[in-house]
Amino acid sequence: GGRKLAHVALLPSAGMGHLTPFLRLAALLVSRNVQVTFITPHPTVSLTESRALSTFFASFPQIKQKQFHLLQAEKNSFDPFFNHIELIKSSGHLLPPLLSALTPSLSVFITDMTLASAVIPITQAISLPTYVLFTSSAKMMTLFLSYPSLAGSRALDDLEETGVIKIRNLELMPKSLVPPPLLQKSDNFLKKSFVEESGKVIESSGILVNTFVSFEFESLGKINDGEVLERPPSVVAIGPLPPYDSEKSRSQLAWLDDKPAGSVLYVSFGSRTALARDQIRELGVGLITSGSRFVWVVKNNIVDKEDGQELEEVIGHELMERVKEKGLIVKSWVQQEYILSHPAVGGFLSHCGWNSVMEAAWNGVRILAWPQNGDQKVNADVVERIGLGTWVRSWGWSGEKLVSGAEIAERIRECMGDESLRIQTLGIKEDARKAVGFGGSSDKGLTELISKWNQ
Ligand code: BUP
Repeated sequence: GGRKLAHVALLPSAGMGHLTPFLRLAALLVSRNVQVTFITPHPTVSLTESRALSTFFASFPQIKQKQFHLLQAEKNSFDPFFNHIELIKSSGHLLPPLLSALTPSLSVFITDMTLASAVIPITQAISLPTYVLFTSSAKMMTLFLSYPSLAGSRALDDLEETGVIKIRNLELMPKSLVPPPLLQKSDNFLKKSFVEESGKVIESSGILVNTFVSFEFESLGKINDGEVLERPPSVVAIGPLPPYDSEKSRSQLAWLDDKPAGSVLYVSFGSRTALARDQIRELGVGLITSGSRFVWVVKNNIVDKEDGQELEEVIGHELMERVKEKGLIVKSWVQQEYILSHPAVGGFLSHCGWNSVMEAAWNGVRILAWPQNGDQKVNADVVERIGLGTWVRSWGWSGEKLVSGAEIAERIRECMGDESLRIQTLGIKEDARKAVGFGGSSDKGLTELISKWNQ
């Protein structure tokens, strides 16, 4: 008795890759009797986000939605998501009145790492403990946390010689994994963001990360043992953030239902990478030649129209007909969690966005990694090392080279036919479920946090 139950407000950043883990965290917190207010920046960048939000609030009436009306947009960057993040940040001063109107008063605030520099000074001013949900890998976090000191030192210049990113005496990772903009001499959005946000994340009350201890033991250890930063904020692994029930019901794919268990390869490069036309064609050839069944999500402006005419233009009528024999092409948003949890699906040709990696681990689906940009090579490296999948490093970053259909087919056959990989992946699924199950590492981490917040 006598204890006040925590009231937590969540503020996500722009894009499904940031929104989804926040929604899952909100669902997880209410299942632990935490009172949750979910702040939704308005408008959203994509229709997909606003749809996900409506479904979510419809199925969680106990979660209070608070619309955060953003200032008028001013477009500085070519990337709509970067623009939107800037917009949310520059609307930050509108937050205090919104927060003070909430009842009961807030105990804790949780925001995204991309918003830390705008949010943390504001919540510090009203003495509201603020946590950051890091929506990428712990390995990526080692780079994120050390980047300000790297960028301010000779470490990046020395790279030409050593090829390895070092912080003090610690070898963080080879240069080849690092998102290229972070290595550029000239200013760019990512560099600026890493320096500014990292500097503020360090002042947060703690970092929650969507990963689990057995999956990223080494990186979590490096951070928590003070090797990356002398005095790191506490980092708590709370993943994989479990999908909530209504996620799956948002779409269905009857095509999968009569396919043999584990026989289908799911192909998706996320919502933000458009493969070049000639690479799409080679991928089509590769999928057909592999002999595997597949669901291929083609997220691309060229195929956004109703009839698929454009895709046929790209890959040709004959190829299109052959694709239809073995596979299914999806042009609009699919419910990835529905697909990955379907028994027919055994493999995932993936860009290795971190949510996708966690979803594959959660469902025991092996990954054939084909990172395209950003944090994806760092994530693919984690996938390969832990044995959740394979990665052909020579395929390079997006657009760096044209990977032939024959080679793609070969790698798909290897990956889909790899029995030991299948078994390993099922083991990882078990570990993932154990981590969030009662008494597991992620469960304990979250329980400790909540009991702190409840005081
Ligand atoms: Br695409 C797609 N359906 O069609 P990541 C993605 N997702 O449910 P990152 C769908 O969006 P980018 C689709 O399950 C995951 O939860 C997917 O996050 C879901 O990618 C999320 O995998 C995407 O971390 O890039 O890095 O945010 O925006 O390109 O997907």
